[in-house]
Amino acid sequence: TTLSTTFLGQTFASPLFNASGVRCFDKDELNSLLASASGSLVTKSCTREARTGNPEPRYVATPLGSINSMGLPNKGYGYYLDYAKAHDYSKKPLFMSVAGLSLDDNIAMVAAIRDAALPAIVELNLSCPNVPGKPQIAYDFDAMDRMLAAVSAEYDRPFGVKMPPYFDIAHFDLAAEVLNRYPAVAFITCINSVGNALVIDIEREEVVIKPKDGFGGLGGDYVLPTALANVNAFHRRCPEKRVIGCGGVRSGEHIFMHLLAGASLVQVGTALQEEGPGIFARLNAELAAILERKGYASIDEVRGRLKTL
Ligand code: RRO
Repeated sequence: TTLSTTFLGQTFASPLFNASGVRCFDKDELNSLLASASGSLVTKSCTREARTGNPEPRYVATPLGSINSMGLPNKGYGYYLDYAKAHDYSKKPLFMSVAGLSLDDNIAMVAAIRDAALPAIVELNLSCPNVPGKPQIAYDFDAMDRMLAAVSAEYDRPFGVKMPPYFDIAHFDLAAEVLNRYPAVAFITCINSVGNALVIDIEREEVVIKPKDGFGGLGGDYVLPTALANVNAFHRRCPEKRVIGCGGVRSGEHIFMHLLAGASLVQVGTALQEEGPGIFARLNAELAAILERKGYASIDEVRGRLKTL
């Protein structure tokens, strides 16, 4: 059995890597991912200028997952571009997550990444739920269309999009129709956190994070079925594109579910934050055991094999 796969022409020893935002803020964290058993790594979503983000506490784990309102703290795109320039691509592929606060900012960042001519793969974040006054772009289909038209025109290479969860079939249809207008959109990462949820501490009779009166994005067990639905919805609707699964993964079984739903690669968020980069060795072993028990020689045989009734 092999966990190895190819994606956008690059070889991945494992389908697993971090969800952007988790343990990827600076060189030290990125190097820990590099040293782990992950198949690749993605940098923290970046903006043109560095940001400190929202006030703390801004991430809290609960028995069923996590809530965050980080507010896009990052070192500015130049820092991650420098990391990408120094990266040894023979070790593992590297993704760069880009989350400009405006269309012009995204254009400036992807132009600089294009000019660097690296094997780094861009994941354009259309779904940050936590910057006050900045709605999630992918919940506004016209804004998403304008963004993809502009980025596709500027960036002359395949790239991916990080999507928010949708909860209505009409929205799956509309979002997929927009994405399918852009052949340069080679992959779709589903899902970002389930935005603007509220976790309450009943002893303190209080919210648990400070920004936005306690509202923040959910990850972890709360979101697995929503993530699987979004992976499968886009896998069905976008046959020319690949899907990266993200949401609720803390075991080999959860990875296998994402693969069945149609994922080509799988990201780990909350569970990585809680367990640390050692989680990748455990998850690789758990996934390999499932494949062997079921008689699959590779993860490529599993992708999209989900049966309906
Ligand atoms: O930094 C954040 O608050 C954040 C971002 Br950019 C995102 O895309 N998803 C998320 O859960 N948090």
